[in-house]
Amino acid sequence: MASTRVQQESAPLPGAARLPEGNGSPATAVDLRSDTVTKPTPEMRRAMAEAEVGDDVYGEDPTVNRLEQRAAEIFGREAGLFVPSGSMGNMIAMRVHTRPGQEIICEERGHIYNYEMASMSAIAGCLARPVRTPDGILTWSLVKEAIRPRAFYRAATGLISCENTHNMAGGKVLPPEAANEICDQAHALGLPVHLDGARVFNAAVALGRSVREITAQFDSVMFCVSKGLGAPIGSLLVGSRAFIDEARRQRKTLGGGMRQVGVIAAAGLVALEKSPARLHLDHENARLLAEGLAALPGIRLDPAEVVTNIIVFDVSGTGMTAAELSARLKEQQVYANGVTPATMRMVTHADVDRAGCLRALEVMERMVRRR
Ligand code: TLP
Repeated sequence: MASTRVQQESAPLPGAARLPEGNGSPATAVDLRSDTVTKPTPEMRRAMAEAEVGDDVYGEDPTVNRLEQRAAEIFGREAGLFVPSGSMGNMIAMRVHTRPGQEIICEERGHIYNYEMASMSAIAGCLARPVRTPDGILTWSLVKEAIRPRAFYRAATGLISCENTHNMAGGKVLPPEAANEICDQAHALGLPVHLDGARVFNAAVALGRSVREITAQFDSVMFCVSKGLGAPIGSLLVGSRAFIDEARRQRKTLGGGMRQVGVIAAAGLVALEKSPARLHLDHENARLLAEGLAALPGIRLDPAEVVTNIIVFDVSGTGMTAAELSARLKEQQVYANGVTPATMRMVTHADVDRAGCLRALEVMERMVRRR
């Protein structure tokens, strides 16, 4: 049984920090720690250099305004809001939808619960009500058991938060039917539903549907341009005009009001327009990696379950902990982090190609066969 204790992530890697400008990387380094590690493309850098800017706290940055409008259009919503990070986007959504003292239902391995510095309690004043699922997929039948009956002696449920794709469940896609049922049933009870859609474009590509279709029923959606879409910084919230107006106030409260931030939003616009069309390559590379890994002794995963760009696999049969394996891989300039002592994560992205994945597999094979 894999332990659920989350292992400390490896410290920043000095070798990895010396990658050259643009998208290039030294011939041998393969960084599979996250899709957050991508460098801006030359097109993004050009757009950043040439961006028209203004003071965004006054709503006067034309590039930010364009990015927010495009995000709202793409998701079929009234408005959008540019925020510095996915964590801040989720934090703002929690603050807008809930009151302190309420509960937020989420999946047990969810990012909002495990990797956001307890902002749910520290910043939103809410208690997590995590739901255990076999595969990371929240369903209404599981969620409804976690909803608190209205009673003067129980904290009320304030929000349900879903994640698509589900990061620590290996990039799993939340089926649109499951999402719609959660939203419809929650709405019937007067409960809002937020989507942590950090990688919702990956989900859309895997499903062959638009992000608009697969997120239509959620009250708010956060998505990141800084993950698979390859921008250096930033995330967006989309929702109704009323939600975004309040989110803008909350962003300022949290210190997230930025000024001539069009220099960053410009890269986000390039990412939003151009990158979804190439995400299928990351998915193909992840599947290639998964198939190679599954064939190695001591490694356990089902490659058929890898449908986007994240692979979480069990290494306990190798006789090494994930941290030990990670340290050995690092010596060969293959970077991947442990999730728990028994499990490891690899993430494909724009700055690793098929050859890089094959090299990672070759190094991995040497590591596990050496013992
Ligand atoms: N995820 C990071 C780490 O924090 C684990 C990564 O490398 O995958 N929602 C989801 C589903 C995420 O995966 C992340 C980042 C966030 C929110 C937060 O985004 P940022 O890092 O921009 O605050």
